[in-house]
Amino acid sequence: MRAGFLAAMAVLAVAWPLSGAEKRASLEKKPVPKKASKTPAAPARKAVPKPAVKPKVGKGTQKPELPAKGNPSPPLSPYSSVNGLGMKFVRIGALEVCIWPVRVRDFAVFARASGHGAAPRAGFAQTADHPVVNVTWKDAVNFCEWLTESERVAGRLPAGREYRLPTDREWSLLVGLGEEAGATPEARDLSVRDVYPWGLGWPPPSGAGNFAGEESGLDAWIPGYRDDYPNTAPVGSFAPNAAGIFDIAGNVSQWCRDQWNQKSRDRVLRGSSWFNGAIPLSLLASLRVRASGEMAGDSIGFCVVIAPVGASAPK
Ligand SMILES: [Ca+2]
Repeated sequence: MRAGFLAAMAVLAVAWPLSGAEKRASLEKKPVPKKASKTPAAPARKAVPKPAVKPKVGKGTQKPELPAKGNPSPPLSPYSSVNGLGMKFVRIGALEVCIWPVRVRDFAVFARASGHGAAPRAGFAQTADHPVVNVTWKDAVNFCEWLTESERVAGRLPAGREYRLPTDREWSLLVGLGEEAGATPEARDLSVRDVYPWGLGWPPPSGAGNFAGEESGLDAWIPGYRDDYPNTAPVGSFAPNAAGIFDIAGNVSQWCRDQWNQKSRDRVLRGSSWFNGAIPLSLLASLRVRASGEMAGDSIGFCVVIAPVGASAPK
């Protein structure tokens, strides 16, 4: 069993720097291609938690629209704070954690105001409430730095706190893993077996999140699972986890702040996406993906936290 996991890890580590299509081919192997359906149906809202891991690389064009029918506004309350972009946060230890990934609408404001250039677009249709994709690690960091400055100027963020990406350890806490052994993301990769964002057991329960289900139109998918979103879904379309976080896994993979290890400058992706799930390994809560910070893809986004300046982990 251990050997199997190690072999799978090796596949991931080697395959990741490849293009999305290549990586996908090496990771999610399964037969019978399907035709992609273009129009996401209304969200399958069930009473279940969360998903987890792996991206798809590539850029494309798309035109953002307004919220799709049935796009739910998460009923969570109260929030610890709501910022100038309407991003909602819950307090977890010393952190305030945005309850969903950064949206197309959030990143568009940053792109316009900061001179970042054209906002990234997916190779499929997205509404303004979908998670932004095709963002590099540096794009995500730039967003956080800009948001820190603009919120301070507006008087909504004290000097001692900042927006930033979650660390790898913080992300583990958010997904419910708790403390993991290992000094680096590389060492912690797959350190906890058989635990998924929804708990134990395979396959994901109905409504667990936006994965590669039977609706995906991909070459490989999760047999018997359907979430009605072939690509990204509006944030908050599925139930939050116990920490009150939506889409921490599934929908889009998320950049973390860390380097892969002390030597490599590669970064870390956590959480699965609409592109993953054909093999159970790709949804494990402890799975990390090593990725160049220059990489961007249709299944890669990010979430943000508000933390004490200089802090690297929740107290
Ligand atoms: Ca899906």
